[in-house]
This record gives sequence, structure tokens and C-alpha cells, in this order.
Amino acid sequence: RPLKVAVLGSSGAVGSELLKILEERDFPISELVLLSSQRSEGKIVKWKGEEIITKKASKEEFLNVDLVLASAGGSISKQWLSTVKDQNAVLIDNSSAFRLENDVPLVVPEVNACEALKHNGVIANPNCTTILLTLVLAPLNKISPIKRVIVSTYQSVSGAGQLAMEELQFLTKKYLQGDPKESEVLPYSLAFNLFLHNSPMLSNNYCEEEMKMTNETRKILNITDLKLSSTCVRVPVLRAHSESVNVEFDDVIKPSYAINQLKKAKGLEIIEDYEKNRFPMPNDVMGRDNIAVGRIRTDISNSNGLELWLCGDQIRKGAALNAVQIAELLIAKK
Ligand code: 11C
Repeated sequence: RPLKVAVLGSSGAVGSELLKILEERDFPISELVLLSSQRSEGKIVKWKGEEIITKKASKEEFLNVDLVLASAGGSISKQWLSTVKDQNAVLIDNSSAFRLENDVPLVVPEVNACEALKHNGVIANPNCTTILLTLVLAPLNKISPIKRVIVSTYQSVSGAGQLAMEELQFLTKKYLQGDPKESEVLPYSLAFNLFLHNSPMLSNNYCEEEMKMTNETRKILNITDLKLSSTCVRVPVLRAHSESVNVEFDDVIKPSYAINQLKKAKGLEIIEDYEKNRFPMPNDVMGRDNIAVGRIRTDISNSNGLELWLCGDQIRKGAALNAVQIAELLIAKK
């Protein structure tokens, strides 16, 4: 039967994309409720030709809800979780609030779909950089167990939200007009610049984003002792993240074998033309479901290692699409 669906945080970059994807994929909805902060209350959104008024979240709005897709931040998700559970509904949460909790599945449908059904009312959507990475690591781990991963990310400004995307365009224009301005959304201006990821720094001198990659990848791949170190960087790209990935396996893996395995995997495609020096770029994946992978080559410093490069749309597969795919897993089971 069609579901009553609430989108919590519907006016942000991820929330807007969620609505687009629910419409595109003709998700079976009997009633769609858009819930937001006070700031967006009353905002009218067009969905499937109808106008829906955004409401302030309240207990009444969740009445008889079946599914809640949340992208309003961890504290808001925590605030409404018991209300959602009271309705026997499922919360698919885009924040990091529940991701590492033992009884909360952390799901990338192409990788660990079966975990989704083990939920107790909440399923966590992983961090975007982790989703893109695990799409590539999971099929490779089937060829030979992965021992160690070293990643450098090139993360778009969309990961910092809609305002940061708008500000990057404004700051770039200002820079070109000879009137450079400071950022009011991020620590520094990204116009013709880049900086280390803006999440809080931890006591081990890794930032939160980098530790999310380690901890979430371990959980999704179910390799609790996986060695994974990353350096996360914010770059002046609007909405697609890129990652340079070095993977060390138990065995020597030929690049051609790895490529064949990746070609069979879901959710990704290969872009690789050495003659033309043509490999994945953020522009290739913007607004697209699949991520792109290329430059899969033997690590010259380690015969058991492969180097590769990937790009994926941060708002789509990195967030909204993955959440809707999780919801589709639940429906398929019903
Ligand atoms: C970024 N990955 O690109 C972050 C945004 O834990 O879901 C999403 C943070 C998260 O800055």
C-alpha cells in the first residue's frame, strides 16, 4: 500500500533532492508531509504538480506516518525518534547521530542491503564520502580481502549545505570582480582556494569527517579491523565529491581483473581512456545516480596495491538517492 511519508528538513540541499528523487522514482506515497525548521515554515513546494506547504514539525504531523526521511541534522532526528517509533514507522536518517550504534543498520544498498531489514525503527544513511568509497571497495574486497586503504578526498561545497553552494558562486564572482570577500558560511573562502575539511578536529589530529570514513567503512564492509586513513579536503566544486584511493589487498590483483569486477558491480561505471587522459570528473556525475571510477592501476610502490580515482554526486548518491534506495528495500520486503 502507498505510504504516508514525512520529509524532515525538506528545504535544504539534500531535502530538495529527496523530493526530486521520490518523484522521479515514483515512490508509492499516499500522503507527503514536508517538515522544516521555523525558518522554512509556510514555504510552498511543487511536487508531482501539486503545491505542498512546508509545516513546522510537531507530534500531530507525524500521526500515522509510515516513513520519515530526515536530513535536518542529528539533534532534530534525535528529538523526533521516539515520536516516529510510537507510530511504528521507520526513520531513515541522514545525520551521523545513530550511524555507529550497534542496533542501527548503516546501509549502502548495493553493498549491504540485507542489513536494512534488521532495523529497530531507525536506519542510518552513511556519510557521503563513505558511500562513494564503499561502492568501490565492496566488489574489490570480494576478489581479495582488503588490508589497508589510504584516501584523499576532494569534497564539493554541497556537503556543507545549500547556503555554502550559493556562497561559493557569490564569492567566485566577487573574486573575479577584484573584490574578494571572506566566507560567512565556511571557515575560509573557497573561491580559487581549497582547505582541509571543516569538521571539528579530534584528539588524534584527524577531523571528524576523516574518522567517519574509517569507522563507517568498517561497519558497512563488516571488516572491524580495516586499516583506513584519509585526508579530507574541501575544494571549489559545487556538488560532486572526488576521491583518490589506494587499496592494499592480501593478494596481487591485476587492474584488468579489478576493472572487470567493478564493471559487474551496481551503482558505478568506469571512465578510463589513457590515450586521451580522460578519467572521471565531477562534471561527469553531477545530477547522476551512478558514481564514476577510473585510473585503476597497480601501485608502483606495492605489488599488492591498486590506485584508483572516483567521483560521485554528493547530494544524490552521497545522500538523498541512497536514502530513497534504502526505503525501497523496505518496501520490496513488504
Ligand atoms: C561533507 N560529508 O562533505 C560531509 C557532509 O556526516 O553526513 C555530510 C556529513 C555527514 O562535508
